[in-house]
Amino acid sequence: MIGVTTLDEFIIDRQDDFPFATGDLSRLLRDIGFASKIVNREVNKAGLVDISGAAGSENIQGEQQQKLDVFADEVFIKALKSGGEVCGIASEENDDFIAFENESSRNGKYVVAMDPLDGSSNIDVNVSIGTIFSIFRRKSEIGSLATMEDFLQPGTEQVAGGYVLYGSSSMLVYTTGNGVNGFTLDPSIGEYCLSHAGMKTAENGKIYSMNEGNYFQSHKGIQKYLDKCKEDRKTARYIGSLVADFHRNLIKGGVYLYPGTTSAPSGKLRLLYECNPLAFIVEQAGGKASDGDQRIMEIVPRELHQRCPYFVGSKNMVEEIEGLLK
Ligand code: AHM
Ligand code: MG
Repeated sequence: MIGVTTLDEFIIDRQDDFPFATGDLSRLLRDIGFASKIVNREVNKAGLVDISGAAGSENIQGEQQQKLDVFADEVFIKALKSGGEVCGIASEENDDFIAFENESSRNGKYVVAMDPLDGSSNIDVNVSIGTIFSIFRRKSEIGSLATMEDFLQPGTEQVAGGYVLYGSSSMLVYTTGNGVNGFTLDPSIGEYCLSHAGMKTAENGKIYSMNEGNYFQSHKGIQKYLDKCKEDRKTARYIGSLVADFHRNLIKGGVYLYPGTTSAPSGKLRLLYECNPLAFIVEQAGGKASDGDQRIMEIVPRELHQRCPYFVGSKNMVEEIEGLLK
């Protein structure tokens, strides 16, 4: 309207990318965008809540400050339940998936797997954190309750994947398989505005990101790769917030590594709601995501919280790691 495209306008415009679409996916993406603004608001005042708490003011119920990751989980669950497009959600915060029992949700066509607030160890120290989400068409019959089968689908079946980065400015980045687009939240109008259209990542990057405290616990191939990064004077950058590390590398070119270690052979990151959505995005941007041997999106999950080694980012860098792990 005034030279700015908001997320909602963009989603409506793009609905034509899906022939026969009814608009449910568009509404679902808007629900996620809306819920993320509420989370963003709380993230922004996280430090202030502590200050007013320390001053002994206000909270007459004597309520304890809710942990932000639990708060985010509840916000997304509420938003998705009331939206009616989703029949169930699997979240990092809950052992089992939640099947929504209300009638409109049972008729929902989609399920969502998400990490409502990733990088939670960074919340207390004012460092960027994120939300990661993955959307699948359900396998179970419409009208019934969501089943485990709905969630245990390989990443290649995702209809959308994305993340929200709560950083120096907040951004929502997503793909539905037609490229990657990023939106920056303008707090003055409360809207996500298209700021990064058609995002692409470099085939070769300069940055490598890994918790190198795990060096001696890692495969010899990983040690070799890290040594080589140093010989080649590559740039080491590691925030410890997957979304923030991923986002920086996507824009600047680089690779993020969370390999298996001797004590945790499958690494740390979860396939369904951490690895898969970012793999979808990186591939759409021209990059690659692998567990060292297999394309992440082709792994058929066996359980909700399954972990896998993760190498994601610039294509040539991921391939070099795969070569060293053989
Ligand atoms: P979380 O889901 O408990 O927050 O853990 C995931 C986070 C990622 O954001 C980050 O990349 C990784 O854990 C950091 O792990 P480490 O502290 O082992 O480097
Ligand atoms: Mg997480």
